[in-house]
Amino acid sequence: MHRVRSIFLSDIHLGTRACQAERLLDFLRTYDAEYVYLLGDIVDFWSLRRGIYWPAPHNTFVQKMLKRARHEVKVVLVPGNHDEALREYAGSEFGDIRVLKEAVHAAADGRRYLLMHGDEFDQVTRYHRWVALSGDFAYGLLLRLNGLLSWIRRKLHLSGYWSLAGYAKRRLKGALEFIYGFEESVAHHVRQMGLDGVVCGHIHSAAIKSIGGITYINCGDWVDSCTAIVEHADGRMELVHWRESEAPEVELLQETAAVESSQLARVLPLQRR
Ligand SMILES: [Mn+2]
Repeated sequence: MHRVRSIFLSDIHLGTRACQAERLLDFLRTYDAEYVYLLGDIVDFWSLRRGIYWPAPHNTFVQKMLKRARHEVKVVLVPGNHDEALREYAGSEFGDIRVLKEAVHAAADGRRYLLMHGDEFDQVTRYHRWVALSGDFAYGLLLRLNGLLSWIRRKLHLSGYWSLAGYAKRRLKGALEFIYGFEESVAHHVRQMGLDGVVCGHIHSAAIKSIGGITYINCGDWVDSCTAIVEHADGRMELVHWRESEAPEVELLQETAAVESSQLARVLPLQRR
């Protein structure tokens, strides 16, 4: 168990098939913190409106958060656009989870970060809600296609994870300009507030970078990239890619298997995801 000062998560999208709740639970079994910030799009009400999808791991995540909040962990939920219904509850508490429209986190090194989801800086969702909704549908479709693709890759024994949604996002120049525009306007806002940095989500593009003296941090998501931000005891911020953390496990398995190669044949197909 890694004990860190804070954990920042966003864009989990519980209630969708694309949500990687099992991986997230695995991450939470490894990381424990004093503060847990849930920065929006945690539950996807847009998707739940189209049909209820709520498997056990999604429930386990909610239970886990409530339990941690009961046991001295400060859990704060900042709603996003997919869970905007919760914005009405800003200022109140669910169990021991505090709901806030936005917040400021003072890191261990004294730096002050604005905490928000960030959709208000997305020119598309702000002014063209129908575009955002159809874009959301296309993104969901892309993620589902991605699941099919990784299944085919597994069948063909191609190693590693290849993300179609990630590939599409990287390739589309428009998407890159969109991300750049978002990051710039968020940084501009934070500079005007006189804060040192920001931790947000929404665009599903994890980052820790300096933009004109402002520390811009984005948590990424748990539908595709499986990323989180952690703050260490000294205030240092780190971006954790949860897929990468699986690598040592596989190496260890292959070492063991080198001794008993007959076991390798039985175990290896199960380990491929
Ligand atoms: Mn969002």
